[in-house]
Amino acid sequence: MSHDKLTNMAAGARAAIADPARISLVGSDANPRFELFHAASSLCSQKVRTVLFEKQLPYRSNNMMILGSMGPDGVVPAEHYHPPYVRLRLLAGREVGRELVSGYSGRTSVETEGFDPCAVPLLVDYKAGRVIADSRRICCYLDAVSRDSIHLVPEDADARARVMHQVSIVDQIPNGTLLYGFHPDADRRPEALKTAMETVYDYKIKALEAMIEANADDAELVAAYRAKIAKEQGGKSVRHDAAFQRAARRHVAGLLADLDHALGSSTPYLRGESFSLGDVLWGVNLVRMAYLGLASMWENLPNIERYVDALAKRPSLCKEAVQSTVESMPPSRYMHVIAGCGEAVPV
Ligand SMILES: N[C@@H](CCC(=O)N[C@@H](CS)C(=O)NCC(=O)O)C(=O)O
Repeated sequence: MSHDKLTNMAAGARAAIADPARISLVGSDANPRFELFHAASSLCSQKVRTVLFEKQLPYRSNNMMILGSMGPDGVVPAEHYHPPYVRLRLLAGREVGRELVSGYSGRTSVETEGFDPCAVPLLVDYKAGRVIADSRRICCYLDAVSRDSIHLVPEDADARARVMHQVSIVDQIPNGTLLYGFHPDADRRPEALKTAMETVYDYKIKALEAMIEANADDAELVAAYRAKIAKEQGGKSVRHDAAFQRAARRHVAGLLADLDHALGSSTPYLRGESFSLGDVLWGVNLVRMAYLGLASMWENLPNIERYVDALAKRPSLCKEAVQSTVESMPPSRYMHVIAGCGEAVPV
């Protein structure tokens, strides 16, 4: 796509951001090659920002509000629901080659769920004239286009297969269920988060219905919003489903046992001394789980305890996962389990 068209489309998406202070440049390049649409609190965005940090790539940062709220005139839609952003995302979706999302499983992987047209993160590469969607694809893309610093995905075929195996595992963790779901036995999420999660689906669906009404003559947009409504309605129907919530935790417990085994007892990262994309993804996900009060799931898995300590000391994860979480989400009394990451973590 031409540079001008891409610039115009990105400017349209940026225009939905209510507070200009949430649009900034990261790094010293006044005209960076990359532009990222993301959210401070979003797990998938944290993964991409960690990769950008590791590779020291400058970018224009658009920190979007991805939760709607109730205003005096009704629901205020999330910023990533606005048509210009959704159009930019649909452009990226063509490359992904998957159907639109049509339901809810609690996972957010495009591989298993289909393409969510109303989600972050989204990367614009002005040099290549491309828009890239999906955190896993964006992370691999960034690693491939910039090979002169750290390599997060190894060249060697066997090592690469092992890293990508871990990447797939983390990509398919039911993070939606862990964040939005009400666990019947041990729901340790901060109270403010639980309260927000009671109304979140209704606000999302109302906002999306309003978007359909306002864009009824644009069939592509309408299909995108309908797909998103199907996903959110699915989430709403299982958020208090005890069996569904317990099954998700059991599944994650199995993945953690496997991770503990894969780590072994002597090396800091999954590939020994070499930090990889597997560590980026696990790092962000383990910080999220700690935030949600789920670190107890690895209290008898010493290799993971050690791993979490090593990951939290990594400046990229400290800033983009730990500090970002503390600064953008309601306070959690479980974050102290993440030690070694400066002042930002209240003990
Ligand atoms: N497979 C996608 C999933 C994207 C996704 O689910 N993003 C979440 C944040 S981690 C989001 O946009 N949530 C807000 C919403 O769904 O409205 C990716 O990894 O980028």
